[in-house]
Amino acid sequence: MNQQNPNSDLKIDAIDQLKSTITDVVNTQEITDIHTHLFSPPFGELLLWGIDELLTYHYLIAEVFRKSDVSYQQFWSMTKPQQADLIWQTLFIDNSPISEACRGVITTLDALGLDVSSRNLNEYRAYFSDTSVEDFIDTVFAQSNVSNVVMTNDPFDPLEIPVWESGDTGDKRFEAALRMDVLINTYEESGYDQLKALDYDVDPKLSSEKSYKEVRRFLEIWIQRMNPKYMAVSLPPDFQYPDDGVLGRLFDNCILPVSREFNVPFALMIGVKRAVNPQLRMAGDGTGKADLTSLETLLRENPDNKFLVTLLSRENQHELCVIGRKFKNLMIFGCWWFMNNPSIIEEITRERIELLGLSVIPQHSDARILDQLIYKWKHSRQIIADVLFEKYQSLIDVGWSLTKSEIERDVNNLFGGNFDKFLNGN
Ligand code: RAT
Ligand code: ZN
Repeated sequence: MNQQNPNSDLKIDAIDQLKSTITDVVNTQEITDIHTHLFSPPFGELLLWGIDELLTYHYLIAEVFRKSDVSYQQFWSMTKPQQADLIWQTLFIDNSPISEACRGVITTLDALGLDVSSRNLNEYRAYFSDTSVEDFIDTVFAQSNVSNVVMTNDPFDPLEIPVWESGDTGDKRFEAALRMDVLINTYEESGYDQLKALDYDVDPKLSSEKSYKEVRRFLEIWIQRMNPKYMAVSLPPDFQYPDDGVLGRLFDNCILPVSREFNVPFALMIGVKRAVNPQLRMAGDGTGKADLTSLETLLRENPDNKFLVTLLSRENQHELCVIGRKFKNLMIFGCWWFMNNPSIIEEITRERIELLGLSVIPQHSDARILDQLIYKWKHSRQIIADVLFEKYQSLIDVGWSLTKSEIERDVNNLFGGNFDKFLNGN
């Protein structure tokens, strides 16, 4: 929460005052980052941070192959520091680092007080080896002004399970999201076997009331263990609903009832084509335009369920805003992955605000490496502030006046309030 200051209720009716007020409010408002791939310290090696992790982010791995002659095999046989050296040399020294993922590394190093003009990778490595992870978490949360982050938690991950079972996930700023990709997207190939191995009495086609009950039991146990903010899945562009296969049966008989009963929203991240180029491993996924008729059906037929939705195709974004106007059980969030670039964030944020006003969650970071919270939010805050300025300015131009506390209220809703109200309201 922002401290109210005595000037908060003064009317803002001049444009230069508006600019500085918005910049101030947007930069000082704490953020709840509703989708990341970060982890708290008890998760050990799952918590990524430091310069070598920053440089080997999969967004940069995809870029290095375009500019280097390294073969896939050579690259994957290198150690992480060797991969980081290659990426640094190729994308930062032999070429200027102007892609969004490259620029993010520079923004981050600069914000951490490192001299980016030195271009001295070993100097940056030394900074990180002199810092403890706990101190670094505090530095990053303070620098990015993020109050809490939602992790992405896979109940089948052998590295995660013991931490959840221990009941101690450490730093409370890291909250859970129950990710169900294995269950929903690979039930027949792997989810079924894993549930069986854990003594859930399910059948391979998930086609009996008994199996539904068992999956519900699995979900309930994990909801109790994780206390997740939401349950989530990423889906391909050809996702269909209703569906007479495993996905449809899982949705209708397991996930939607549990989501309703426990008041844990269901987050759908639609539009990813997994492994378009498997040689790139995690960097090899692509995007495709989805048919949003399925989303409309899901929202209409399940009015008592809450859905958080983000889409990976730019071509779907306008349609999604229109759907948002029709269904209050939909909360649109974030500019996901390939959408998380300045030109597209600006376009989507403007489109959303024009069609939905302040009833959206404009951004999440998707940070995989702790340090990235700094740049992802620095870059997004700037764009969100610019869009808000344009919108408030058009009101002031025709005689409307605003107070700083009204702007604080609006920004607070965008950066956390809307999420809280969506989760806690009925
Ligand atoms: O943005 C990313 O880092 C992607 O690899 C995905 O993890 C994506 O955000 C997802 O949550 O599936
Ligand atoms: Zn993600």
